[in-house]
This record gives sequence, C-alpha cells and structure tokens, in this order.
Amino acid sequence: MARLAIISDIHGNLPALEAVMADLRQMAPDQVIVNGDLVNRGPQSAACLRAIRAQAWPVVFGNHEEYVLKYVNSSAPPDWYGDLWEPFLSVVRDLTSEELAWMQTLPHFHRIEIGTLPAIRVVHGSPRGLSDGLGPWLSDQQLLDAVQTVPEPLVIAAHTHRTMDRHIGPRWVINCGAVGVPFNGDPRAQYVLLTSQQGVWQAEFRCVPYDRTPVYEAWDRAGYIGRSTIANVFKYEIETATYHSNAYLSYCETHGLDEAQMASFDQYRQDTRDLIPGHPFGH
Ligand SMILES: [Mn+2]
Repeated sequence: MARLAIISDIHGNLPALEAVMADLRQMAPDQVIVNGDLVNRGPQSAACLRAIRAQAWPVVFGNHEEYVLKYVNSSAPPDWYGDLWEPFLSVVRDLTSEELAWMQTLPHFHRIEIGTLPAIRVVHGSPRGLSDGLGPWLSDQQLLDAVQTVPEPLVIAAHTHRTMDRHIGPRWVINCGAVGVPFNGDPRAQYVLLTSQQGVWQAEFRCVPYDRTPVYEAWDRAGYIGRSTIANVFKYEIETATYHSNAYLSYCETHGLDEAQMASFDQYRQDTRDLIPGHPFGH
C-alpha cells in the first residue's frame, strides 16, 4: 500500500499548517507534496515556508511564489510598492536571500510514479499555467482540454482553494483545496490523501478543524494591518472561507472607490455580505 498527501495554498496561515501537520502524523503518508502558494495573504509566510522546508517535502511553484520573485527581479508593477500591498512586500523583506534563491529553483510540477499505479502530475494551476484554475465551473470538455496534453492520467491541481474530484473518461482531475485560505465556505484546513488499493488510487479529502484566533492575533501584530486595506480583505477571506480580494478590487473600480480606503472595504462588506460563496476565479 502506498499513501500520499498533497497539501497547498498555505498562504502564511501557520495555525492551519500546524493542524494539517498534526493530521499528517496520524495519517502517516509515505510522501507529502506541497502544491504551491506557501506564502502571501496570511500574516506568517516566513514561518510557514521554514516549517515546510524543515520537513524536506517536495514543493511545487505557485503563482504567489511568482509574485514574490517579481519583487526580487524588479518586475513588480509600481503600485505593489504602496501601503495597500504591504502584506506582499513584507514577505519579501522577511525572507532571507537564501530562501528567495530557493524559491527560484522550485519546479512547476512534480511527477509521481509508483510501481504500476497510475502516474500523477502535481501542478499548482493546470498544465497550461500557474493561474489556470481547475474548478467546478468548468465543463468536462474544458477540463479535458486543460489536462490532456500531459501523459499522467491523474492531475492534482490547486490554486482555486476549492476541492474538486472529477473523472472524464480515462482522465482524473483532483483539486486538493487549500490549507490556509479555503474558498468553499468550509473554514477547516483542507488537503487530499491518496491511498493505493488493488492497483488504483483512492482519494480522501481531509478537513482539519483548528482555532483561527492565533491567526487573527498574528495579523493584529503585523505592522501593516492598519495601513493596508487588502490585509483586511485577506483576513476577511479566512473569517468567511470565501473569496474576496479581486472581487473587492473590481467592486472599487465599478463603484469609483479608492481601494486603499478602509471605508471602501466597509461598503463592499455591507453590499456583498449575502453573496456567499464569492467569485469563482483565482488566487
Ligand atoms: Mn493560492
């Protein structure tokens, strides 16, 4: 019997990561693969990155690792340097040059082949790109188009922060959901466990409850929470287990509001509180 765990989208939420690590000790998989987005959004990115590296688990590159490297390579847009995006800028400041160099070396996918079991490709977005989210809103044909260029019959994606389990003919697409910031309305830390049984993989979606109070306290200690509206949006995403960040920015644009003002976020929250779950795209 072989057992694998695929975890992703930790996003600087250390209590969620610690809860999943405790669950992994119980489940005792042979391998753990981290499918990208260790950092950004949450208040403890550096601590999460260090906890994961200490385990020596294979890590796949996510779009948030790419955002960090945009700062490193000076290709970040000018507005990413203001107070609004300080949660991202602070991650770059908190990581050492060795950690940033390590991030540059991360592969864009991880292949697993064990005996005669179906081969697996672990990839953050889809084989087409880091931010190409595979979610329940896609038709079977759209999903097939996204995965059929790769040889592995089983693709395990992340990025959407929503678990998914779809079979399309000989292809199988799983989304492992998110540890740190789920968007499926369930605030528990989520990941997928694969266990081999009689030559095939069985998937079990784990949902691990944990106390979110220490996450909010870590945010309150972060120097930027009073200056960065987007930090408050990220906090609200963990509180509600739904997606808001780009939805908030679009709302500000549509309503002619300044996205950096806390009053704009108050108005957004009032206006959208009945709209759960949020927007189906990206992260
Ligand atoms: Mn993510």
